[in-house]
Amino acid sequence: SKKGFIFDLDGVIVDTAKYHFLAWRKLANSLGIDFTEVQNEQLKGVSRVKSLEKILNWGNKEVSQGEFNRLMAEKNEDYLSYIYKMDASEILPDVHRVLNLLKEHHQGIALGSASKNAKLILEKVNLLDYFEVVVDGNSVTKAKPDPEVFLNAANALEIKPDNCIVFEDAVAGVEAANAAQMISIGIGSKNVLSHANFVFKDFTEISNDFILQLINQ
Ligand code: B16
Ligand code: MG
Repeated sequence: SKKGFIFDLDGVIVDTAKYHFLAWRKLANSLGIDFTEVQNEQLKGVSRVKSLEKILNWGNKEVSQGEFNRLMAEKNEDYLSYIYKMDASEILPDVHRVLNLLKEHHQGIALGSASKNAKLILEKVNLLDYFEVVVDGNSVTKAKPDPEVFLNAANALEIKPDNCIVFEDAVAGVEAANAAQMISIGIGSKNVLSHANFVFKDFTEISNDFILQLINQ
């Protein structure tokens, strides 16, 4: 039967977290705030606004609304300088295989990301054509763990939430998928993503048989 397969972007399809890290670190350091890889972990799946709020909090800094917006724009401009250089070689291992399998079996394929740059990134890595639906940070009002992003994707695919499967690398994303009554598949560590229905290190661990079982159940 036709199921809806909803993919998160950063950490699932590509590793843009490393570019977020470079851009946030540059911004934080320019404000005299330290920024480490450990802190970057806490920004995964988190919106741009929430990310800057956290960084300013870590540095005990308060800024005006105007300055806040200027800082977000500055970070994004720097982030985009990395995104413009991306190509298909940055697609994570076996993502193509799974997308091709889903296409062959005429499944619904959607993106469910917090990023406002999601469409640009999919274009840069040449994957946009696979996606029937893209729900991203431009259309969503409530961030993960709220299920809105995934419910909107299911709605646009015209597939009931309980017939949808979500691939997520962030704890908040797994919680959002669970709250949407969808099957949650964690991409990453079993310890971190303990609330997911299934967890795989990456797509190389997900067999075609496993995907076919999801389609046929
Ligand atoms: P942008 P995802 C998320 O992507 C990132 O994990 C998170 O670090 C970032 O702050 C957020 O997108 C917003 O991104 O600044 O491009 O709008 O994992 O939801 O695909
Ligand atoms: Mg993610």
